Amino acid sequence: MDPAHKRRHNHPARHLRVCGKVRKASTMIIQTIHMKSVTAEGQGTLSVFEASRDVPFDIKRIYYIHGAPQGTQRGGHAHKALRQVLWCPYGSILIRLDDGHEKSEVLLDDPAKGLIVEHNIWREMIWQQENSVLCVAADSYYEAADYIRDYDEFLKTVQAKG
Ligand code: T46
Repeated sequence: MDPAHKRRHNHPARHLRVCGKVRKASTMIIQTIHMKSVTAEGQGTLSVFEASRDVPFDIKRIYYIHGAPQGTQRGGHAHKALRQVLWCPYGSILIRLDDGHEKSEVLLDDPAKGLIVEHNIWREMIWQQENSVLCVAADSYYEAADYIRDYDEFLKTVQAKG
């Protein structure tokens, strides 16, 4: 098995047993989930996902970003180990992903859509609409040492892994 094929074959997305949608942009695997949503006539919609069932990990931390003007750009880093699910319960946020080999984009503009972001993925988030809210559920507690904030260091890290 060639190293690139082995990397794709062993990618965590391949082991997810749930209703996730996997889009493959040549070698980069983009995994989104569609949350179960229950609409009550005239009373809005409840959307839900469950740790280890609808996302491929347990959840230890939840944070969210709010009050950002349109055009705000955040991120610009990767994580050595952290795995997360991102969703936008209000508004529209473009997520740019880069695995060191190729780049892709996912628009979070549906409160029931979640995006799994694995480790070793460079990410940027761009606010398409003022006051859009970005929610994140992470598999680990906050650890500053898990961040790679230098793009050249990121490229060296992923390229060393093949
Ligand atoms: C990510 C994207 C999607 C904490 O003290 N605890 C926390 O749990 C987090 C996430 C951040 N912070 C502090 C660290 C910085 O002083 O909050 C400040 C802002 O963090 P940062 O500049 O990393 O924020 P973003 O929006 O660029 O990135 C965040 C997450 O940090 C990151 O893990 O993947 O959202």
